[in-house]
Amino acid sequence: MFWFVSLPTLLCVVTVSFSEPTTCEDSQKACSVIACGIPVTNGTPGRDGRDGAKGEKGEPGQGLRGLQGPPGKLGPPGSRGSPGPQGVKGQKGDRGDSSVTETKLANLERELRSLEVELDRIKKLKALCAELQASVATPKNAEENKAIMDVANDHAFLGITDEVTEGQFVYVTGGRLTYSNWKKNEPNDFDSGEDCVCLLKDGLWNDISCSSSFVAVCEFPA
Ligand code: FUC
Ligand code: CA
Ligand code: CA
Repeated sequence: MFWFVSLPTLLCVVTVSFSEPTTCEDSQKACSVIACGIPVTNGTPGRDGRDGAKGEKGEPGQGLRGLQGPPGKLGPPGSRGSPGPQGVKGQKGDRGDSSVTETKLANLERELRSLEVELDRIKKLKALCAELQASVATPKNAEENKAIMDVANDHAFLGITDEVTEGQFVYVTGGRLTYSNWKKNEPNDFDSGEDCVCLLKDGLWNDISCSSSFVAVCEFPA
C-alpha cells in the first residue's frame, strides 16, 4: 500500500464519501482506493492461450481413391463335404466268354444233322421195301437169319433199330426183339452213335451208323 502511495504518477480509482467523485490528489484522506495502476504505453501481445477442446469429425474428403491391392494369400482347405447322391444304374455289360457254349451248340447241331441223315435213310429203306410190298428183313430165328445172310451174300441192313431209345432195339415194324445174334461186344453204339443193325457175312449182328451204306434185304409176307 505504502509503495503505491509514494509514486506521483500513481493513479487510483476511488470512491469517496462525498456526493461527487473526485481524484485521490484532491482529497486523499476522504477516498477509498478501489484500483490503482501505473500509466504506461501498450506492451507486446501476450502468449497464445492454451489449445481449445477437440472439434467434431469433419466430412469425408473429395480426393481420388487409391488402386485395389493384390489378392490375399490362399486360405486353408475346407472340411470334407458329405457324400453325394447315388449315381444312376450303369448299362448292361458285355456277354461273358461264349466260346464254350458255342462249341457245345456246334456239336449238338452236328449230332442233329447226323441223326436226321440216319432217320432219313431208315425211312428210305422202309419206303423201298414198302414199294415192294415188303419190309426190311427182320430175322426172328436162326433159320431166318441164315436165309437173309444167304440172300444178301454181303453185309446187309436189318429192320432193327434203337433210334427211339438208346440201347433198346426194336423191329422197324414195331415190337421188341424176340431173337438176336449179336457179335461179341456188340451192340456198342460206337463213336457218335450207332442205331441201325447190320447182318455180317458170318451171320452175326453189329450195330452200325444208319448213315452207312449197305444193301438191305426186303422180306415179303409169304
Ligand atoms: C466196332 C463196331 C462198330 C464199327 C467199328 C469200326 O467198334 O462195333 O460198329 O464198325 O468197329
Ligand atoms: Ca444205338
Ligand atoms: Ca457196333
